[in-house]
Amino acid sequence: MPLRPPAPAPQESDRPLPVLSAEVREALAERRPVVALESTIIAHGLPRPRNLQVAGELEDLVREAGAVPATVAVLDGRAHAGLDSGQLERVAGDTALRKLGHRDLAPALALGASGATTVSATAFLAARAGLRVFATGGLGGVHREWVRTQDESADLRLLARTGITVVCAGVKSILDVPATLQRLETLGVGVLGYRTEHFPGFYLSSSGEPVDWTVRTPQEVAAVMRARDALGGPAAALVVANPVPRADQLDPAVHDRVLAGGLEVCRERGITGQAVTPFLLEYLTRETGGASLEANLAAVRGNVRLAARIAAADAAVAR
Ligand code: PSU
Ligand code: MN
Repeated sequence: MPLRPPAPAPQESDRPLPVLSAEVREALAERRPVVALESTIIAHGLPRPRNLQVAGELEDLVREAGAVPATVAVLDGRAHAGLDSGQLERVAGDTALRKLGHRDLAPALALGASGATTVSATAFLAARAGLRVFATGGLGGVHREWVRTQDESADLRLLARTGITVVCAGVKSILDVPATLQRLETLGVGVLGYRTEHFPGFYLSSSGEPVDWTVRTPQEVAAVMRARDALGGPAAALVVANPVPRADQLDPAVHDRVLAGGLEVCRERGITGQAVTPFLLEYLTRETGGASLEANLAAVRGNVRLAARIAAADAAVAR
């Protein structure tokens, strides 16, 4: 029996995945620095309408540091890296936008859906486009109620398989931080403390947990990226853990008290799965009178600036 010939592979050129903005395409072709930015933080992690202002501000910070921003999202079944101002407005303003992890990409593309991308989906699409550096607020990880819920963010497994550098303020402090660090070790994801011997605590400058490696400059991060590339082997992400400045952190006592209340409400109302992280971020913002939001924003701004400097240092060696 003759075998049925395989379907022809779709031409990259007629349907690039993700679709690149002209600015991102040109920068990549000329090996200029580009920084990927995620959109879930905009659509589901920050209150409207401040989120639109923040989305623009983060892109400006990347540009001021001499790099090109590539915000990633899925709109009407097409994945994008690099959004125009209308698309960014849609990500910030459309309340029907879904939250897409890596596993949601295929259904979203096939069914023409629109959604913001989490760390897992953003890292995947950014790496596919050839981007090497990505900035976010805090990674997802192992939730505190893991024994009961088995809730571990898909961010971790995806990062274990994707050769990208993620700049973050650690993992969200709503999580079980020691368990998440253990998972990162098991999964082979490298963790560098940026000018710190301690893993940051997202809203807090330190989670109290030690890190094995400390780097002091963007050039050192770029050197680690080169060494990882030269080693070869299975792809895995490098996490650059950049603490929020101490002056901008949330008061640790307020953090612990309000977070305990938020976790209690989650239990009472049975909030689970994808809803947990947005719920807790919003709860903390409300119950701290906006102080947690300011700490979150300070962390994200610092990460975006550092990511741009790392992308520039990496591009300088690549030339
Ligand atoms: N960083 C922030 N705010 C956020 C997130 C990160 O400062 O909202 C998002 C990221 O998109 C991350 C997601 O991937 O939270 C984790 O969600 P979950 O725990 O459902 O995997
Ligand atoms: Mn989760």
